[in-house]
Amino acid sequence: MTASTSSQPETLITVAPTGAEAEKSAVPALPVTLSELLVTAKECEAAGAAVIHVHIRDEAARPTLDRRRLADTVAALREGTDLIVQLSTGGAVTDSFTDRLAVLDAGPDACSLTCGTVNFGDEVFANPWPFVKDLYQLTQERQVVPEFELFDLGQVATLHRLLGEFGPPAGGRVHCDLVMGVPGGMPGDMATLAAAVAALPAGATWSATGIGRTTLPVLFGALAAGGHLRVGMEDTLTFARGRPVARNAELVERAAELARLAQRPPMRPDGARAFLGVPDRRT
Ligand code: KMH
Ligand code: ZN
Repeated sequence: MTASTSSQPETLITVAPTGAEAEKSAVPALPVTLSELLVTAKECEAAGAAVIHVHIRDEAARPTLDRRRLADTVAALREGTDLIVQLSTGGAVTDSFTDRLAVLDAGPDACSLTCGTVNFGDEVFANPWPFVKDLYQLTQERQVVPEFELFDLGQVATLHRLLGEFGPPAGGRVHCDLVMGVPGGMPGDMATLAAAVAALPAGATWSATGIGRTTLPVLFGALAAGGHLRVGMEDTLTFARGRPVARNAELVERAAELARLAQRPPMRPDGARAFLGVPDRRT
């Protein structure tokens, strides 16, 4: 079997509510405090999300990888929701490799793991091989389930190398997220989606997210091709032409509705834990 073009019966929906790029002053609806994040997480869980991809902000709403704040965030999300807590190890383009590795000290269920360097608008999102392999081995040691973030096809080759040299991930499932439409990464079109899916390791599962105006085409394409979905204000700030996103939950509601229409209703968090092999750290 090559990577999953065969449909899964349910759709795993991940919400990425905040990101590291948008500014609170320009986007008041962006959840940046812990209480805003918790409210968002609860609404998104009720709307059909099973995983939350988390970036945090400091008291001035700037992106941070502060260890105490990360640990408090994991604890609060675990206490207040059943969502799988996936911390970003990508952080902001300015974060050091040391701080990005230390994200795992917060004890998340899961983490993102980007498989290579990519131009990121006017910036560079740096993920050289030595960092990628150190982070991967740390996820194996700590049993934190990685989600392989793939911004271009070269990164798929790096994923094959990673698995070939270091073996399967914590949890046992190779689950990827195709991040499409970043200026500098792969475009969010159907030909590229099909090529990326065809290149994935045999048996891998995948979700996709389209940045900005690629959001809807990538969402429809992923559902049609049997993939899973990531949505949220990290990836798009516009709900429809000329209409800003009011709440992350409306993006999840739309994704869940389309998943139901596709006869692949949203996977609930416990189902997602079993699907991804996420150990239950809730007490
Ligand atoms: N903020 C981007 C530079 C991730 O979360 O792992 C990287 C990013 C990927 O968002
Ligand atoms: Zn992210």
